Amino acid sequence: ENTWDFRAMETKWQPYWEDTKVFEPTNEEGKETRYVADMFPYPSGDLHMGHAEAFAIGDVTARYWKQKGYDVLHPIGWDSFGLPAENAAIKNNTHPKEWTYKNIETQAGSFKRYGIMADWSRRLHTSDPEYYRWTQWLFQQFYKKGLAYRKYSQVNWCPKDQTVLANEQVINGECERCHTQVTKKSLNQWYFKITDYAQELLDDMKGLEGHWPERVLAMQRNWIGRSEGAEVSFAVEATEGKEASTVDVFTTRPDTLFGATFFIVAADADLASELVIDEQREALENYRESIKVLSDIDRQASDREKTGVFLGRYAINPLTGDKLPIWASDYALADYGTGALMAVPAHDQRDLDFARKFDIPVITVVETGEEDPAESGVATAGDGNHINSGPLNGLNRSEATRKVIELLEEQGAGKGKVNFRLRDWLLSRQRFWGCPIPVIHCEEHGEVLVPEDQLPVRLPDNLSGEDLAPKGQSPLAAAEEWNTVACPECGKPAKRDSDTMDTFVDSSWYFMRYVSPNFDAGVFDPEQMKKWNQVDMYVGGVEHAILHLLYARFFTKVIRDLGLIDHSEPFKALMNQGQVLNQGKAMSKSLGNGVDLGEQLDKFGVDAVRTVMVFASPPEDDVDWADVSPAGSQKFLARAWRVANDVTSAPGVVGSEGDKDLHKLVHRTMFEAAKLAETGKFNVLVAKTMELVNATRKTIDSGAGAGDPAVREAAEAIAILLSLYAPYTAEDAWHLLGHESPVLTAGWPEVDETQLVDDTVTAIVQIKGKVKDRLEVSKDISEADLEKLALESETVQLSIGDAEIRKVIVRAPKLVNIVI
Ligand code: ANZ
Repeated sequence: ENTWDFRAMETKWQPYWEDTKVFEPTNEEGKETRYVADMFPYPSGDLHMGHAEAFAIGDVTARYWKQKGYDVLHPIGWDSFGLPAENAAIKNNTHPKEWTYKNIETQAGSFKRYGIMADWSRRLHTSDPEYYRWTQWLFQQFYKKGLAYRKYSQVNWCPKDQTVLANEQVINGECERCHTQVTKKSLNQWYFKITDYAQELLDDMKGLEGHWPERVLAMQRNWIGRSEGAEVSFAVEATEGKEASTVDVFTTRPDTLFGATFFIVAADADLASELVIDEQREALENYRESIKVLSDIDRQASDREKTGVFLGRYAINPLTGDKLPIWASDYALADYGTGALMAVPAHDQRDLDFARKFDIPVITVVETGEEDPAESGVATAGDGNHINSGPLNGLNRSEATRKVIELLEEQGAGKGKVNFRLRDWLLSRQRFWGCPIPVIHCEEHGEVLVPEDQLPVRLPDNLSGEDLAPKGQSPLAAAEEWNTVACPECGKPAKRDSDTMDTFVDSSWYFMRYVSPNFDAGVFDPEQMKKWNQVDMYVGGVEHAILHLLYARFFTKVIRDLGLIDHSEPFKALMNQGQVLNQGKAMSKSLGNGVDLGEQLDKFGVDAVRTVMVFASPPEDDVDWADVSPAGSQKFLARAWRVANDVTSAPGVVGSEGDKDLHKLVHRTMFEAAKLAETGKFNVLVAKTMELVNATRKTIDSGAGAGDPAVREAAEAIAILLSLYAPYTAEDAWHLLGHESPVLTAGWPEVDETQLVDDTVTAIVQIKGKVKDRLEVSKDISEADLEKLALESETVQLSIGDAEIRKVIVRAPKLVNIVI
């Protein structure tokens, strides 16, 4: 046995890790804990290159902390509800669980082979009734707190998948899955009231700064979208057949109120149909029909030609008494602010484009020093003195804002207001393969929660294939036998809610379930939760910067408010790994540049693939598979392994201190590697291992041999370093060195601080300009110490003899000149 044989090692050590349970926490009393989690996979087919990268990276931290002596929880599970399983079931005439659990088994096998330090005893699947029972329980707690509610609303509707889509599932007006043009439909939908937590979600990001990537925080801030401004009430004049009313608007520029020349209502808002006069109703209906296919993003795009319909009514400016014509347009969104806006064409580009198209006056109210918007067609947004603004004249923006809010408040016509872009979370899905919503609808009692002791509401097992095909109502609504139940209040026939939950609900709390996935007396075991607490390091793709991470933060805050946990944030630190590309592009079927992970593992072995993933670039950067060399990694691993193999067969050297330089390098390497692991510079950590392997080989070959004590020390350090990213080679090397327990129990070697002081330099000692001796001294030696050392030197003393020392010139640390 004297070659690095990855196949033999993989066969040998995988069962060993299972038998020794070395990947599980040890639960030793008093041991400090660390919790590392990877964003769990969706079971579509086998693992791919992206998984291979993300999990290799997450494992470095988990394994490092384990070596540092922490008790480490690093669990694994599957996000196993979702549409692809349902589509596969329709196609293959099966139940979605067949596709799902078959794929999970395949992936689990691959993960085990991949050697992830995962606690398999805590494995969970969100589609297991034991899991979704608690998803349903949480939903009910949210409901009781008023944080889950239903409302009718326009939703994005995919006519092909026959399902509601969240805004983010609409890409350029098309369904993200099937690319069908999306339309709108009004449905009674379940929402979570995430907006109640908007301010806190924003505020708590301060504590994440420095621990989460800044761009993720920026994206979340932007998504929450806090705006400060005012709400202003406009009276709407009565006309024939229409009574007077008031309409509120949200504005970030109340200071521009005197420049408002018209009024816009979102065309699809109920408000538009309430206000419109009879003569204009048909025009409005036609207009609404024409904008149905547009996404919110299209509607607000600044370069689109403005369109709209005059509603035949006028709003009264509360400060000037001016009559502003009310129009319906698509550039106002129904669900932002109040769904209406005061239009100030001089200082808002969309308003200006609209005014120019429909010949509405433009009044400049802020002198910014730029060209007059009425002439240039370019709205001005800068600060300056207010003009044409009565009591605001001469004030700058902040003064005018304060003043106008004061005036509005005096009149009862407005007040300062903070608005958020964040919308409540639409969680209803008209699909089968998701967590059923545990509510019963009774004609008499309305929404009634399914009694807790009847949870989980299970998905029916007897639906398959065609039963699941979308037919305008969800498969569960069509399953009469399943959805007809007795009302828990009165016992009369009632209906189960036939929606299932957005799968983002399942993934908003799985990291909490991981602490005790088999606990059946509650959502998690409070003792285990106290022990593991927040996730110390969460690893996953930046594509989850907004939705998943925001939802998980929201759930954590609600669960805290339910009194179940003490912390407010789920993930102390976040690491986003880059993508694996091929030839500079994301791998895709259409480009034909896909790389099959299984083939790479067969050809190069797990360790070489993992090493490449970690070594290719800093974790957050992309890896281009066309630029990396798994064969090069194989060579390195074989070389590293050979060090241990040489040590095993070498007779120990007796009475030698060993190679001092190598000894020093071992300590320096372990010191630096710890820092690199802690700061996420894993690629440099691999490079340090390579340097240490090379130096060790040099010592062995230089004659000292593999029996040198420093070589053994280096070989052990190499095995420990490898255990962070090349688990099989590390385990094999560790056992070759004579150890009988897993390398992950080795512990990080204690670093000898004295080995870290800077290198020595050679100081020259001269007498009358002639070199008499060379001294190895510390770089930082003082002049006095250097002089003393020089005068103590035997050769120097011999040269001086009886002569009198007239002068000693010292230039630390390099030179001593003695004049006699
Ligand atoms: C008058 C005004 C003058 C405005 C001006 C802007 C500039 P943010 O910053 O995103 O919160 N608005 C209000 N409700 C809207 C809706 N439902 N759909 C589309 N736009 C809406 O944007 C707030 C600004 O967007 C508001 O301030 C309003 O236009 C517009 F020189 O009011 B502003």
